[in-house]
Amino acid sequence: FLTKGDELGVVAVGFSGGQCKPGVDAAPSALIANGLLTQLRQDLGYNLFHDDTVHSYKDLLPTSDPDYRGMKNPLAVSAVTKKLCDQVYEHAKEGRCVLTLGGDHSIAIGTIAGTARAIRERLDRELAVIWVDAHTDINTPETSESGNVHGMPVAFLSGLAKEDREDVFGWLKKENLISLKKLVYIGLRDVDRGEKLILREHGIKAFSMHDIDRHGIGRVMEMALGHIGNDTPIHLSFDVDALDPMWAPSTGTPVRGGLTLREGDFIAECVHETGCLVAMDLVEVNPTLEPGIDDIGAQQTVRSGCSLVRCALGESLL
Ligand code: NNH
Ligand code: MN
Ligand code: MN
Ligand code: MN
Repeated sequence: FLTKGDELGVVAVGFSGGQCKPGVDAAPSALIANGLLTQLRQDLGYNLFHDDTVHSYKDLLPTSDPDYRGMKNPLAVSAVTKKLCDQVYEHAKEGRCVLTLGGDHSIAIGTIAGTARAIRERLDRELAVIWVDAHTDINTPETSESGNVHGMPVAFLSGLAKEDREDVFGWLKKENLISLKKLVYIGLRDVDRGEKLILREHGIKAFSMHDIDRHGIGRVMEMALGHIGNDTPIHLSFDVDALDPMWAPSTGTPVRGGLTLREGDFIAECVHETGCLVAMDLVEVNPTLEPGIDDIGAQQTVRSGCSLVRCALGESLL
């Protein structure tokens, strides 16, 4: 194992500025209220390092935040992710596996930047990233049609998108970045045209829903982990919209034809089995987007999210 097996750092991030729909900031409280942290402690035996707060980073948010290079809320997302990077780094440098509960997917700029740096310093290794999502989130500010930064984290983390201004992601340094060769996507089905060009141009390893239908999730996981290679530290960034809306309806951009909950859990279990998981993000649960009656959809989504986390952290081991 690449981390202290029983220690888990937890960062709860109530932030929604990477996209336009309010409510995704309520996810950490909802996941915790559903019993997630208790389960990790009592059923899985983790010693949690958690400050018992959902961070909203209010003190970091600017009063005025005009679009920049087409990005919405650039100062807010940059300031929050920079702080989050430090929080995750502090856990990871102690050898703890780090669980971050989002928030929208822009927060992965902070979590992966923090893990990448800690893993370089502690193990002298490069981080691999498994990005499970309906989307590739690899738009640059220039290719993005929405301007939402949650569609851009991979571009900033890989150096495809660069910015000198410190207060607009210029704080990302070499030690925070990842290699596109060690990135694998799983679950894709809604990829923008500009993003497809980027995938092709850089030969990025990607398994779409089509690939999963063709080979089955078992074979896809063999190929995905084979691409990364043995004994490579893995950051699992799980966007709940990778799941079919049947299992995760309460999310900002649901796309039909997604993973079953069992397939999502299986992905998480396979990553756990490697013994190389060093960090996980669970993002884009939005309990306030309720397409069903009462709270059924939100509850279903929260329960699915909790299940994915427990599987990644070893629940299914006999
Ligand atoms: N690709 C679109 C964009 O750049 C949608 C991204 N939405 C997501 N990503 N939920 O996971 O805005
Ligand atoms: Mn915290
Ligand atoms: Mn995403
Ligand atoms: Mn997505």
